[in-house]
Amino acid sequence: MSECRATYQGDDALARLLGKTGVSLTVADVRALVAGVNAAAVPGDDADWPKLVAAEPSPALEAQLRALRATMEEADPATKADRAPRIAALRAELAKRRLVGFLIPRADEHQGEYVPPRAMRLAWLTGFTGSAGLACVLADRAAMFVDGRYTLQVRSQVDGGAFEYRHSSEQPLDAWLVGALKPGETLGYDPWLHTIEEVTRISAACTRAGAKLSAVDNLVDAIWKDQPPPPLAPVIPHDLAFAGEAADEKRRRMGEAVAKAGAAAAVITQPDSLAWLLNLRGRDVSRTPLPLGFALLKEDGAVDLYMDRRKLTPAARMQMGNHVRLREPEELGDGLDELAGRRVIADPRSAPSWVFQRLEKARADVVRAPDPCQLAKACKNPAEIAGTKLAHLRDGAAVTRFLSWLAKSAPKGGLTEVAASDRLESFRRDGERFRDLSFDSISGAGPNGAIVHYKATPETDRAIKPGELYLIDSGAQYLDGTTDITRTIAVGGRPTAEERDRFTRVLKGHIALALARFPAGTTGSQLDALARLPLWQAGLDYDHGTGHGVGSYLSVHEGPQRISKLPNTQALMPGMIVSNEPGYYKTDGYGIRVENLITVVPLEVPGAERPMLGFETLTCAPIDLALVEPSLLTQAEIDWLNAYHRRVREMLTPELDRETAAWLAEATKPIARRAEAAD
Ligand SMILES: [Mn+2]
Repeated sequence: MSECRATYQGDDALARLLGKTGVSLTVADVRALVAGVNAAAVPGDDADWPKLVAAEPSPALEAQLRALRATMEEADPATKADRAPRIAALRAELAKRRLVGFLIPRADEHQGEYVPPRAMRLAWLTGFTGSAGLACVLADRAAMFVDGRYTLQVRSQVDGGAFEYRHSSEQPLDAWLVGALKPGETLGYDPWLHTIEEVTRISAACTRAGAKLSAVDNLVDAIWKDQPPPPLAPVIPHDLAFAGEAADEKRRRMGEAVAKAGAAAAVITQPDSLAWLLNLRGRDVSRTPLPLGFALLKEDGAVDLYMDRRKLTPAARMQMGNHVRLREPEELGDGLDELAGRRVIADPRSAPSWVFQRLEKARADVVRAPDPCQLAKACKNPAEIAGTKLAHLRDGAAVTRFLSWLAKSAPKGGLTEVAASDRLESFRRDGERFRDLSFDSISGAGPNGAIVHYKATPETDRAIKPGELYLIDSGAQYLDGTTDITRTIAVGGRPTAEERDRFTRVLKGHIALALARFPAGTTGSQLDALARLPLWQAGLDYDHGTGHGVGSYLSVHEGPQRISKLPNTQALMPGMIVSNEPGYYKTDGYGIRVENLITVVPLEVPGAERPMLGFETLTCAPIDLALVEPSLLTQAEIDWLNAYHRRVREMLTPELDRETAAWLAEATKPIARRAEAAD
């Protein structure tokens, strides 16, 4: 369909159209709704949002709604210089309320990785746009706390004259507060934006300084005049064919889990738990198909859903049925009060401290534990596994088209990181059931590849030069599955001996994990060393986890399982999807990572004396053989690589054009340990 955009005819014309369609909303209502849509991650061509105004909008009404939306879109064009008045306004607010300072975390009420524009308080105040961080503004000084990923970014985005830069784990907030606060002072925080574990820790630091920590209304909201409203992206049903289990059945099963824990209810504050439980999806934030909201899951499987009703499409309401009671978000406190005297499950690591404070005030018996949906969601059912395999096939075809194109284009020079990841995105957009990327692509050439969470921007965009390594970590959201894949390419095909050695060690670790067999009950932290051992043997390592959980058309990073050095008590269970992504990074030199998604499967091991598990690889795309040093591989590793490539070739060839298929055939040729035996 062509982009034939109408111009907005004005509020009176819209009012007439609304009347003609029999919609009872006023123009002001519609404007508020559209502001919410604009404050979400709803793409311009989204088909669902006009249905929030009228179940079946006429073409004329729909055109006017889309035109109105275009007139209302705007961005925050603030520069570093604009931040000073904002910080001054915050300090005036502090003085008014007799507070010494206020905490501004990056987090929103759901502690999510992606937050809506309304919750981007840290960026609005300081300019910092990273995915984690916190500012503490006191009357006479201020500090920004970011982790190792963002030590460079914070310096480029945040005014060093206004903020001290601190490393969040090496120079943590609590230690800073002990030195910065004076006896008798009060530090304010917004209890919706911090977990109870955080509040306990920060409060202890304040006490050590003789000061106190106090829950207050959000001070940034008080001074942010044009703060966007909460997002209102249309909430749509997640098709049963993809979900594999009806929402009614999930509610019954999870209600039983709540009852079994001896509780009357579980507080659900994580939107991915909510989306999974009710088979709903949304677009309130970018990259993850989430509707933001809260819920109380009762022991009988009934659910109170605290969500703005304006964003529910008729189809979503229909699916929710009679056992999901819709309540306004502001009524959550009442819902918690109704649990007075009862036992209630709430997650100390993700629920807002406000929830705990309210429950304790209501004298509920709070059990500090994850909501039962988190583990249930992590164990994918057969329909979800079948869906993700199809999604990976489409995604693998897109990645292969990209790699084939890259092999031809990059050696000529002139290609940049941003141009390359844009090209990959366009290949993915061609795929059926594509909805969005699953995260911002990491497209890093040469030394940029060594920055683990690098994001190419127009300022950093670098040419992908022949003779360098190029790392591309990317993924997509399809209706039937979420993908995440990293490939490292030797541009021009002539890597150095050191690069081949490092790559092959990373690959050996990847293969060791892919081939692992382990008894049921084994955790990801127990397996983590398998992926590192070949690097350790050469005195090398990498500073990130080996694997994270991945959702089913949900978050690309989900728990509770993970494969990491950090202790983790969650056993790997059949149906869980995790990434397998060892890497190696040479600062100012190059970066290497090989990432496939894998799923936990039961294994039939002859003679096994206990139930055994292993992994099946889901990701389907070639690994650059120019970087493989066969003499470093065992025969079993060679066999794995050849078998993987045979499967990639067989699965993808029918999906590819002839030229790409020919490239893939060459790229996936079997290799042998001794070079002369190849072919
Ligand atoms: Mn990953």
